Amino acid sequence: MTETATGTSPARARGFRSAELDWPELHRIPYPPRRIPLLGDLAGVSPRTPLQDSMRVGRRLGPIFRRKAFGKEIVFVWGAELTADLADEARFAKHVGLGVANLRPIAGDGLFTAYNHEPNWQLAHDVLAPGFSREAMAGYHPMMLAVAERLTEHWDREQAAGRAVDVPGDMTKLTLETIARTGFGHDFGSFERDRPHPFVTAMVGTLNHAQSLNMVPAPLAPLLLRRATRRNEASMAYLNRTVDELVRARRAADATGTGDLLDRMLDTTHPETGERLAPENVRRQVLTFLIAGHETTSGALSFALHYLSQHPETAARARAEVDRVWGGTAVPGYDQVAKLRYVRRVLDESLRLWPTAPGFSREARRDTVLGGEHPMRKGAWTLVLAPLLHRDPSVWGADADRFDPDRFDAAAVRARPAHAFKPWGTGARACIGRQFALHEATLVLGLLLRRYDLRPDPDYRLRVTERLTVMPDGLRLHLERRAPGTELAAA
Ligand code: MNH
Repeated sequence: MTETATGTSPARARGFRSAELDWPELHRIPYPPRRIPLLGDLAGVSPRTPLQDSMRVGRRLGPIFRRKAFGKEIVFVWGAELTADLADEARFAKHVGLGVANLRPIAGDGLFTAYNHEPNWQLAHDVLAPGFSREAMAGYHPMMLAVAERLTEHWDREQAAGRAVDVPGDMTKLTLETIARTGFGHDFGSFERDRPHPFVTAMVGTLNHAQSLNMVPAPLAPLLLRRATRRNEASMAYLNRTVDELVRARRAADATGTGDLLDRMLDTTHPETGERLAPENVRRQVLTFLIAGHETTSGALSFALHYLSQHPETAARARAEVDRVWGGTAVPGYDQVAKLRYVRRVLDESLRLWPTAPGFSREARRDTVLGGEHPMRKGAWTLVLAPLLHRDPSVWGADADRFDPDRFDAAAVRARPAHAFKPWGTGARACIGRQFALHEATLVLGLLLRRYDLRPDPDYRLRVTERLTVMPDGLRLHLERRAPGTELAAA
């Protein structure tokens, strides 16, 4: 299933019309000096870090700027005022472009990659949204706890053996097992493996490939990326086989399931139209949720653990809250998670500095003027750079690069303009899994803070790897078990 099979050219589907046509006043949008004819703005471009390159360029050029490579010109926005304007759903909508569009061959019209006009978006949204209600979340809570316990068992062993833990690797195991178990009743056995599950390897390969497709001229992609394309096809085939097996097993079990996401995908009819998801669409949704449901949460937990290890005073405050709120309860109940207000601020502040889905695109629904200054034709689009939006000095101050969870205390949040913090995207197409991710991540941070002291490697400097999502690279932490008794009945 490629774009061409559905009658849209890949270039068009990726949203590359000429920026000059789409933005009639394009000349007013700054671009980097030393633009090279035909090639574009290649100075300082590294294929592995397109996001961090754009952040560097954007800091110099201001709240709206453009970059060009191989004839494709992209307009970027990071100013808080312009972003607030782009959040106007009457004039703008999600644009499926760049990295998101590159995932269409694998995720098709699944919830994340669906075009706004595809009827399967509304159908799947309405059928699956109740899977994220408060009631549904309370049902996932015991399963999230069970998976977290596999993590702490593993970390206890590493700690006892005097080994540092692989934070991104273990957070990925945790979040993959959590979404697989809560959403699909499936167990990948990640914690019983030394190496990542092949599902993760295939997924990372596919995300990387989708990113690298942005870095070469579209017509040359088949030639330049021939080996990568073949590898990617093998990865996609593996991902599809995994999903088909999972669906087959559930159908064979023929059980009246627990009402998890997979049950909803297979059995639930639309409340008004009575429609049901088609089998090919179920495959897309399962894959979408397995990927979207763990990769970004894993990164968010990893960044939070990094910042906690670098800021012992913040960790101490968060730990004191956990001890106070959870007190003597060995196993925190569902309602006790949202009460960790300070832990939640730590998470928000980590997502501010490194929103793990670092951008989202918006397109004009009709001819309009962005920010009262930049005319856009219907269909013109721009990419919001969330990590720079989250550091806009006009909102976040001159010290915006500094980690400070108190930026998220209630009064500070109220005092800020709307739409200055957008780690979940915006509008109708914003993240459906937000409460799921927040519950899981807050719970796990609470459990880890209560059990361990975190010691960074003194030489570690944060390096961020990019594969559409962002993740701290090579982050290892040393653990110390807290004195028995501080953790009460947990033993
Ligand atoms: Mn999630 C959409 C960020 C966790 C499932 N998610 C989005 C978007 C952002 C995002 C940003 C909007 C993208 C766009 O506009 O193109 N999501 C996150 C982050 C985390 C996260 C930062 C964790 C931290 N997401 C999750 C989890 C799930 C999930 C957990 C599922 C269990 N997200 C989705 C789906 C969509 C989405 C599905 C697409 C929703 C739609 O378009 O209707």
